[in-house]
Amino acid sequence: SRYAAFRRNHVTLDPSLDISSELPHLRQQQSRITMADSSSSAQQAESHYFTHEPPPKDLKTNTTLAREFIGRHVDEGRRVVLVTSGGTTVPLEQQTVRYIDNFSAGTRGATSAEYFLDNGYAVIFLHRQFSLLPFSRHYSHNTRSFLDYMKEENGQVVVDEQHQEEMLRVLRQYTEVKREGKLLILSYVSITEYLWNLREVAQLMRPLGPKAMFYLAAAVSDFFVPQDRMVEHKIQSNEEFLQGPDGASGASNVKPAARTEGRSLVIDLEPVPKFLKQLVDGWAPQAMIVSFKLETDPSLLVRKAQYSLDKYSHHLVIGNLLLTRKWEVVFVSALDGEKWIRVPRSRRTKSFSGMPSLVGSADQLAKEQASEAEQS
Ligand code: 9Z3
Repeated sequence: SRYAAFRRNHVTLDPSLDISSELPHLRQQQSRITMADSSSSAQQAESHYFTHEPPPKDLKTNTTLAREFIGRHVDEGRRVVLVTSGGTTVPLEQQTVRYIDNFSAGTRGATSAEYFLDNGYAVIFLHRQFSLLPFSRHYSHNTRSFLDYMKEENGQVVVDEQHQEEMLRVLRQYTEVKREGKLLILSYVSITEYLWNLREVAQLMRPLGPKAMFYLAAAVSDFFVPQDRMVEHKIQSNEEFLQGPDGASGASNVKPAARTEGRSLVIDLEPVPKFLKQLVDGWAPQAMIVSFKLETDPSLLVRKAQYSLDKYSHHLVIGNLLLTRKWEVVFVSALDGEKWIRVPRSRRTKSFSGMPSLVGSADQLAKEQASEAEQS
């Protein structure tokens, strides 16, 4: 019962409730129970991860919002997609000054979210804080300020004539989505925050059955620094200011994963457990699951996508290469094998029309990205 209470507290933690003194004991108990009960190593890895990596502070708020959102759309019989978008950070210090990041601007996720909305889905948009958002992404790319869309007229701020038509179209779509309550925006920063949110939202989506979809475009780190090997304070480069026995700031006798040795910074990361397996088998067994595979070596892309599909037995892997991701993607699925979708680099699309199928959606979004890339 202490274990159950611990789990409950983690999900619905009241920020004012301090259970920190109980945690080590409860964690030990949970590890023991899990070791005895669980048959699969994926489950053990999950359990270990979530007992050792603390939940983000805003998890309770996020789950409350997601529960209400999902409940409403279940009642209305609507499909709900969780779109993940943006990079995940790997903090090196508890009071984080330095971190490792995964590349992603959030274009794929933010663009795709718009197309899902246009096709009747309700969208939970779990994105890296400050990465691109659906709709506002049209005005937040980095070569032009949003102020460049404005001008002053009779002491009022108005949209420039040349942008009126386009902005009115986007504004109408955005207003309609807001009015219908079809878009829920949640954010994360670190890999741990991402995984806690993914797991909680996935479990809340179970009542949707096959009307749930996961579209995992976020660029997820494969390595991380476990909490119990993370120094509290900023890592010092000057040996005169090193803290603790191994450069660690606390009393811990565990060697910090990121530390200075001599004049070098040594970073010794551990693998992030593979959560796709748990998502497919445990958290959302009835849902449709689409994952992305990002590579830089063209000779590896399809093989790695196929490997992921074989290993996790989900529905679709969309492969893309860093340098060509805006113009070509490869769909790898058990049903259709390998299928490339390419758009001419010069094509510009202004319309934001229907997508008859998932293949159509990727085509549309690739066009949109080509257009966006052209503009920037
Ligand atoms: C992707 O491959 C996305 O398409 C991009 C989008 C990150 C390239 P941008 O945001 O770029 O438009 O700039 N995401 C990577 C997905 C990923 O990391 N997958 C992991 C894996 O395959 C976990 S499912 O192991």
